[in-house]
Amino acid sequence: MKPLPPGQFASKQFPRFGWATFADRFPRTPQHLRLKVKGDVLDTIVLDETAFAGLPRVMQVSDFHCVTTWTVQNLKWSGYRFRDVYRELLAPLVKADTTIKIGVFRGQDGYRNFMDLEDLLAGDVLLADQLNGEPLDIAHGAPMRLVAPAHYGYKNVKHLHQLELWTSAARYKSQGPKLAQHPRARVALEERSISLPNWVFKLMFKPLIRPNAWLFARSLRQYEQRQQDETND
Ligand SMILES: Nc1nc2c(c(=O)[nH]1)N[C@H]1C(S)=C(S)[C@@H](COP(=O)(O)O)O[C@H]1N2
Ligand SMILES: [Mo]
Repeated sequence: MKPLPPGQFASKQFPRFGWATFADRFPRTPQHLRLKVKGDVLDTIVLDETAFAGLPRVMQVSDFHCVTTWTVQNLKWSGYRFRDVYRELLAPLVKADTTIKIGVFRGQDGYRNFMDLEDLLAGDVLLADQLNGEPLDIAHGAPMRLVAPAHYGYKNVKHLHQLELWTSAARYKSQGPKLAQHPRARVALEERSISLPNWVFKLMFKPLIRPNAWLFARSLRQYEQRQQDETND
């Protein structure tokens, strides 16, 4: 088993998690895989099952690290390498003599984050649609999510519906608590936050793990109950 990165502890559970404001937000069409890719220097394209089916499906076992210090080990993801998606399907659409610097990922729940293209092209970055042999569920990102194991959980956007390719990161406005944002968020380097020292960050966020996981779990139960009620009506 891989050693844990600095400041992380092993969690047996894989909680549904995120910033509390997203606990009650859910994807509109979790069964429907449709990723729109656009940007100032490329033609818009919509990637659906058929587009992805032309690429090699890969399986990857990796650990998942939330910035609040929990890590789940040995998650078995399946999906497509971002690198393959980019090289095969997207790079040919980018105008000549322009350079893509970042990818901005948007989830169906309104969540967003970005990553440097260079980091996205690493071999272990996936657009995953399966976890442990099953299609992704609502908790973990249906219909498709970003999996970037070398970067903190907050970069691993769930419920993907749009990807924007930008030529500069300068205009990107971060979302949510500015405290918990780092442009690269590399786990090995403990890039948790740009504004807080790591020890302060950990002191502040560790006590919130359990109540936050509980909040996310309760919201999911309520959502499932509403879905159930609708089908019964
Ligand atoms: N769409 C979306 N993606 C998201 C989040 C979210 O709230 N919405 N939370 C992020 C955070 S902070 C973490 S730690 C992981 C949690 O992934 P999980 O819910 O599968 O454990 O998702 C990340 N991606
Ligand atoms: Mo997180």
